[in-house]
Amino acid sequence: MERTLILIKPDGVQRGLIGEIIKRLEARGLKIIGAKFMKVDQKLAETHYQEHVGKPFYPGLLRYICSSPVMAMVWEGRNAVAVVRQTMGKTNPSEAAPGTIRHDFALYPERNLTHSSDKPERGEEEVSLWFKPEELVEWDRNTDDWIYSL
Ligand code: 3AN
Repeated sequence: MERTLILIKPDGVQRGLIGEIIKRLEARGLKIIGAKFMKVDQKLAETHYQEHVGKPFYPGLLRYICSSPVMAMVWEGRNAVAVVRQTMGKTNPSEAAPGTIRHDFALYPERNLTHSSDKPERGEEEVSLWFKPEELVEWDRNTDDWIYSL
């Protein structure tokens, strides 16, 4: 099954949206296999956001992600990377489709509530960067047949 890293970023935590975001992912049929509530240190932030070094929003992005705790999670499902990004909506909330999390709860790209991996290979890399193997829980879910027609 494909895996993706999802972060509920500091604005999502501060605004009390952890439950709402998890509720939408669960309701869609995705399966959680890891979670930790944590503060992000500078080194982890720099490694995670390497691809954005030099962009005008980069310094603010590092300050933002380290400013307050995040809820870091690993979710699993068929095509998980793409379907999670669809549920999150476009990076700029003002362009996100109605019904997406970023449309429904955000307005501004520098406060867009969540991160999720953008490609399946990146999902694997990000899961290993944020979680140790023993922090992930493999479990059987009795409803899988009703979600995937196994
Ligand atoms: P996404 O989070 O949708 O995968 P990325 O990876 O391109 O988007 O960007 C990472 C983060 O950098 C975004 N979540 C957002 O906080 C910030 N960001 C991206 N593009 C912009 C932008 N044009 N202006 C301000 N912040 C941005």
